[in-house]
Amino acid sequence: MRAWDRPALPEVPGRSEPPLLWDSATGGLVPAAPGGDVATLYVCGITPYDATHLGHAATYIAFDTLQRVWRDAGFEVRYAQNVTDVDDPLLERAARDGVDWRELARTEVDGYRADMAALSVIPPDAFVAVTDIVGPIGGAVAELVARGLAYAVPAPEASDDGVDVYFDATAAADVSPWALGAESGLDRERMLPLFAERGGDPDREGKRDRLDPLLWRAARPGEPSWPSPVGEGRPGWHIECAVIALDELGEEITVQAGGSDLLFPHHEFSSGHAAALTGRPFARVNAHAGMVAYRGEKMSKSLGNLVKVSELVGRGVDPRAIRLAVLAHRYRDDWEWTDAGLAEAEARLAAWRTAPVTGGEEGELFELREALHHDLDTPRALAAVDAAVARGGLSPELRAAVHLLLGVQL
Ligand code: 5CA
Ligand code: ZN
Repeated sequence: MRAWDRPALPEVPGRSEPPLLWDSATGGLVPAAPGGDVATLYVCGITPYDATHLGHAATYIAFDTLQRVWRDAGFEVRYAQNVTDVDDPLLERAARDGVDWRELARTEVDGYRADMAALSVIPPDAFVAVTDIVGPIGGAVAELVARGLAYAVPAPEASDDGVDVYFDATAAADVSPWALGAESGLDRERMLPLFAERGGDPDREGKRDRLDPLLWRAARPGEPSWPSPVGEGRPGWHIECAVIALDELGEEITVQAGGSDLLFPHHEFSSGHAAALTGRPFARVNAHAGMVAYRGEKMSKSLGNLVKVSELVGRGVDPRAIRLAVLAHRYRDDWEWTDAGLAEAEARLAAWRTAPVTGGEEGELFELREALHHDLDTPRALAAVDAAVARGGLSPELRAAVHLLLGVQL
């Protein structure tokens, strides 16, 4: 699918060090660098049934910062992102509003593109709609069945005697370098409620393990479906991201990322599916952005407590200020969007923009890079720029670094 326009990326003298990133699997800082010259990144994309909110934007800006640091460190970057354009919540919203689900997805993806472009987020090299790769997903599910790593569960309400297909997590753990819980660090007791809350079906009869996730859902009357070697139906959630990442980025990727709400079960099982398919560990680093709240609760389409990027921009808010409001928080922290935070960001943007051009000081660029090198410490990076402004102004090099690394063209 078409992504969106690529923002300009200026050259800056010198280089970043390859960054350290917090890895959810090991619970510590690890070098986020590929074995070779090409760093590969998979960030889970939107389910397009409502407009992009500040929570989505924060997650995409976090990993946009990673990509910017990688480029500054001299890596080539290959970045893939999915669009979950067929899924229960999307179908439910389309039915509620009496619109075609494809049309709803198309409209929301258009809005998302415009929001990401406004925020100067570097587009993915591969922006892949799930509906465009149902064939390869069906093939991957069939392969898992053939290898005894997936099994059919009768689905009486399905059309034409169809069956649902589930991942056999225990069998997969036996034959691949993956184990349930290795990434999230959760035990079964804590997994079960999260699994149920986030799309899983622990009480489905006929499963070998309550935590086995759905790989393929047999067609139900009135639901969209596609032919596949395992029958007419549509993909489960985790297998879509695994297949897109493997297809676009190769068997071992540098970073798998998304918001912390995806750590379990989504990323745990995307990694499991990928490892089961390839026999190799999936991502070197599993990185997760914190949740952005609004009025005391996680900002979410289902709760409806949204601050939409398009509404802010439509109201005349400078997208650079939105970016700075996001970057004022550590990406891994949970935080709350507030008007005061936006006002602070607007004041900061104005101060930076009107700062005199100076010769700069030794070490200024290093300070900015060093902050980002250390788990994308953007608050410290902003403070380094504030300090330069307070000392008298910004050098052309620091201005270029703000543009390249923070995505804010002054
Ligand atoms: N399509 C799936 C991923 S395959 C999905 O989770 N879509 S989403 O539209 O719900 O979320 C898109 C991205 O934004 C995900 O990475 C998710 O973790 C992140 N996200 C959602 N809500 C928030 C929030 N309140 N704060 C921060 N990130 C969020
Ligand atoms: Zn995903």
